[in-house]
Amino acid sequence: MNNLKDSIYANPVANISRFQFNETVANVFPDMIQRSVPGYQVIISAIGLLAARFAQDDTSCYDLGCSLGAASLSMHEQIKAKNCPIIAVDNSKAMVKQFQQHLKTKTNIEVICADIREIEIKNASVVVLNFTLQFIPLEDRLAFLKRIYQGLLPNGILILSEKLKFDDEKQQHLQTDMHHAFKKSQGYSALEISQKRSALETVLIPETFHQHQQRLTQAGFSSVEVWFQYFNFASMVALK
Ligand code: GEK
Repeated sequence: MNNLKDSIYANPVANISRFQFNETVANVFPDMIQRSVPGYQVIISAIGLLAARFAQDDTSCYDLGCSLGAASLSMHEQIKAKNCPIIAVDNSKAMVKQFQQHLKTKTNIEVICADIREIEIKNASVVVLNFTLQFIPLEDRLAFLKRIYQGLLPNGILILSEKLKFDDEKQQHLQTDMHHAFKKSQGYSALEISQKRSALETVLIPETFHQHQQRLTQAGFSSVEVWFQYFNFASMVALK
């Protein structure tokens, strides 16, 4: 796996274009996500533990928006269930190519280049959306989550990690400031933080925990809770 340092936004850019998951991003992705998402590594480890608890024999686990496959690899390490393939999906060719190159012998992980709104989800015991739903247009989110719910078996789990926003203005301000303080502590400059923010502005659409909880309930999930939060980044579990 690549361990190149992310310096994509280190120099001033005249016209910042919309953020894309292209080859430049894929090349530095492990460094970028670890230094941008507070608690990322904790969440990745816990996805493995949660998957091990919920994965059933003769079912499938899905990692939707897998990028370079950190969540898939964590599940692969922890799951003891038999005949339980991991289906990892991303629509970025660069991400999928690099993940496939890295995999080599781990044959129970299947990597597919596709739009996660279009793939069939069936016989699933575990579905992971680790910081992916936030990139799906708002109007598509409910139908997509309904399909995940329908593809999950009884007692299945959806692990949903997202950047959150807050209804309360003071909280929104505080949590955003703290996220920027986190990024600064990870070595990003004020210029890098502000240029990346502009690039993501119309691409990553965060919602409140309440909005997620309501939509997941509407999609059919019986219970939704946050199991981890670090400033404005949270991971939720939704149970069928
Ligand atoms: C991790 N889960 O390291 N169809 C398929 N993939 C998509 C779509 C879509 N419609 N939209 C976005 N993606 C990973 C991190 S990153 C999060 C996930 C981040 C993909 C996109 O190509 C990218 O690889 C991923 O979702 C989001 O645990 O960069 O903040």
